[in-house]
Amino acid sequence: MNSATLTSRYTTQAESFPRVFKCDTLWRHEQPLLDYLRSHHGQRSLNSFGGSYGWSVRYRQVEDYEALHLTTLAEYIDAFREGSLQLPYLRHLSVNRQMRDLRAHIHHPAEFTPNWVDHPWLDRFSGPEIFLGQAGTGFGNFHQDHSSVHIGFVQLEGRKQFTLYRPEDGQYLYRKPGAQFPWQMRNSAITLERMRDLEAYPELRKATPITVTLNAGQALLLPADWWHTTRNLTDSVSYSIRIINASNVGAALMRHAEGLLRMPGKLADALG
Ligand SMILES: O=C(O)CCC(=O)C(=O)O
Repeated sequence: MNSATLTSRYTTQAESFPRVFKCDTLWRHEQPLLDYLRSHHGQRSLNSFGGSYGWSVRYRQVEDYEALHLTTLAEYIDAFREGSLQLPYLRHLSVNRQMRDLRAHIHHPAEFTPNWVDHPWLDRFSGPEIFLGQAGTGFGNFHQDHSSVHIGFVQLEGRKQFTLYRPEDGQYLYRKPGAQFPWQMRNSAITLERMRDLEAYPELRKATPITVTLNAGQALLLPADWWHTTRNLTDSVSYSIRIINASNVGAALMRHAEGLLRMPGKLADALG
């Protein structure tokens, strides 16, 4: 499946199939995004970033950055630009939590609208984020985003490859529950490497992966509940936001209600 096919076949927000389209005007500022980040937020420590969806620098990654003598975002960006070090994928830089000034310069394409949750107070749902990744880095395990949100991805620099499975293929993906409310079965044990190990994961034979490559100046609208993971084919700078509107609000509320119903069991587990 190539991006040309995706572009021509689907045209509405309520669509159920991924769509790739041109988008080269998301970031509107005289400085490229990376330069802006360096000049406006460069002095912040890397482990202070992170929002509703994840921590930019997590767990073992803290040690990875320490070993590289990288503490601030400016240090990371300089090393990223120079290509002198092998850097971990810097994921989930939260726009709403730590860099709200970016919002004035971000203009979403019409395909990402209406988005009823694109407000800093609703970051739990929309969580716009920046990702910086060297060639060869990738997201890791396949997953669905929480609460049946659609996801809008925009590639600002470089190329990123997405590998996708349809929602109904989830039954073959060795799912496990997410750790955060609403604790959906939205994580998979499968990674791009494990995909090839059909002896260990025989059910995968029944699922059909779809590959989509985003080039700089392109966007991907990924409908709710599609399984996905990524690999950066070149050094890559990208943006993503989650979307809720009339097409998925019912499902999003339902997913939250299911989470609430599971709350007593979770509390009992936590109390031992
Ligand atoms: O941009 C990426 O590398 C993947 C991001 C992603 O899968 C997510 O935020 O759900």
